Amino acid sequence: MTFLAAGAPGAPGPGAPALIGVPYDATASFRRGSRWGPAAIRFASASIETYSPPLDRDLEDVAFIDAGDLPVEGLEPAAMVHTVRRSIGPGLPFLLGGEHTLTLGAVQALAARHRDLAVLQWDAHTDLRNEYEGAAICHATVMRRLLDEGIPLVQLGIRAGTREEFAIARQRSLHVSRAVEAPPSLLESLRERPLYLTVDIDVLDPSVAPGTGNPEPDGAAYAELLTALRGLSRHRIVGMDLVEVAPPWDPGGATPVIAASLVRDMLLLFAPPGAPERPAG
Ligand SMILES: [Mn+2]
Repeated sequence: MTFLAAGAPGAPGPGAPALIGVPYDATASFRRGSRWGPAAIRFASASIETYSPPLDRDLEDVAFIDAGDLPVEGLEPAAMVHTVRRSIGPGLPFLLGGEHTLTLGAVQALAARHRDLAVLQWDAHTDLRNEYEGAAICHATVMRRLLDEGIPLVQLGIRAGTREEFAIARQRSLHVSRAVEAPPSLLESLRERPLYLTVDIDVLDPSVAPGTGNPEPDGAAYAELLTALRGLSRHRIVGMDLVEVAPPWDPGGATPVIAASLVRDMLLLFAPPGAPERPAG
């Protein structure tokens, strides 16, 4: 199956989890290409099984829709963020990037709806600069903007950033670690809280997912990330994204397949329970 086919007539209604593509990479500082992420993930989704053996769940038993891509080409970053913010409907949003900046719009929309929203970030990078090359809204500052809006932040898999960014992370994030798994006590403290999950594909090791703008050595294995996500399967997830998939930098084409597997597994873990409304016949 492809994710896009999930949006066919007869698929679940507007309250279902929604995949939303954000083909945008205008502020990429090193290597562009994540604008082709959503399309590549959809294409790769045709090649993966809908069943996950470790989770023992099947995507064919999960109700979700693919809402297509947002019209963000040519927009300034602030306008892109605004477009993302307005796109967040009643169903669980699952944004596909695209550069990490898009997270700001999704979290702003959900924070207005859910008091006490907290964000869990899996990423090689802190993304805590105050500005980068003169820009306040870009992929290198996105988590700083969330902190500035008073959003509690948990940073996992972090292994790159400036000395100042790490100092800010230690002062202002709820938690920052090189490990991809949050400590059990922290997970317990987040149990009742609405949570937004943002996964930068570069949290994985470049040998696993080389197709990204700013690869960093010594990243996580897929199984480690999946274990970390499984630790949240009983939490209250109200939104999520997978960002920074940049297909042109992976001629072998593995990265979009890995990303599609991750989209499947996150849907299996976090989509609300309930049988899909399958069309008759
Ligand atoms: Mn990153």
